[in-house]
Amino acid sequence: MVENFKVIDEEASYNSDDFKIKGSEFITSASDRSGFIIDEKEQLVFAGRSNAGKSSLINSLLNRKKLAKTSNTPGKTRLVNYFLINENFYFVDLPGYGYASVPKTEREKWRRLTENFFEGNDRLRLAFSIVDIRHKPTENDMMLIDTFDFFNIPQIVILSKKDKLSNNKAFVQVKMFKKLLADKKSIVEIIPYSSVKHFNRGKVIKIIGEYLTDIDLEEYDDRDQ
Ligand SMILES: Nc1nc2c(ncn2[C@@H]2O[C@H](COP(=O)(O)OP(=O)(O)O)[C@@H](O)[C@H]2O)c(=O)[nH]1
Ligand SMILES: [Mg+2]
Repeated sequence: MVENFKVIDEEASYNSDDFKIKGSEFITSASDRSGFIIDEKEQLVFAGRSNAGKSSLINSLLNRKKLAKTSNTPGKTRLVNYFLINENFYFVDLPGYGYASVPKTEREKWRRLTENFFEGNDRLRLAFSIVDIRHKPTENDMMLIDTFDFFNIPQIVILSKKDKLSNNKAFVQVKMFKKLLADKKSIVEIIPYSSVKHFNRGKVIKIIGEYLTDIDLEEYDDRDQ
């Protein structure tokens, strides 16, 4: 039976329940490929339409109030931002895209920047596509999800701002998204999230632990946390 199968080699596996976010710091911003960080550390990437709740999600996961800037002014951030987590791996905050008023040339710039980012990036372990739970995914949301699909990057679709809907309405929306995205092979899970209430934070952190392979096990043996 599949459920009973366990990897015996303790060195090669670890219990991702023990994985914790212990610290985070902003490292740098890049405006084009010349600024991308290329080192040995693993990367997790966050992307979504401006105002989808990307910065809020990052802050919620990291338990930081303002590390990633949140704002009501959409489309202001055009940079790729790197945050170093646990001195061990990066959260990469991709610029927002596809706001209604963004001209075609801007969108083209976004496409080029992100394609440059994905191409040949062998340290990328997992992507988060952030989509507002209240609305049907836009053409741009679908473009993002398809981009990760195209590059075979495992992705979590975060349905953000869950607290803005009743449980019943949220349930209906989750079902709609699951049906609509059923054929996207790169999607690992579709998860409703609230950055205000930290709803599903534990679940997402656990998945992050599962997708990182370079975690130092000793780090998480600390008894003082
Ligand atoms: N109620 C609620 N508001 C949220 C949530 N996430 C983001 N917001 C709000 O949505 C707006 C855009 O969020 P932000 O994180 O800046 O979006 P970004 O442009 O994708 O980085 C801000 O006013 C946030 O306070 C959430 O989970 N619940
Ligand atoms: Mg933001």
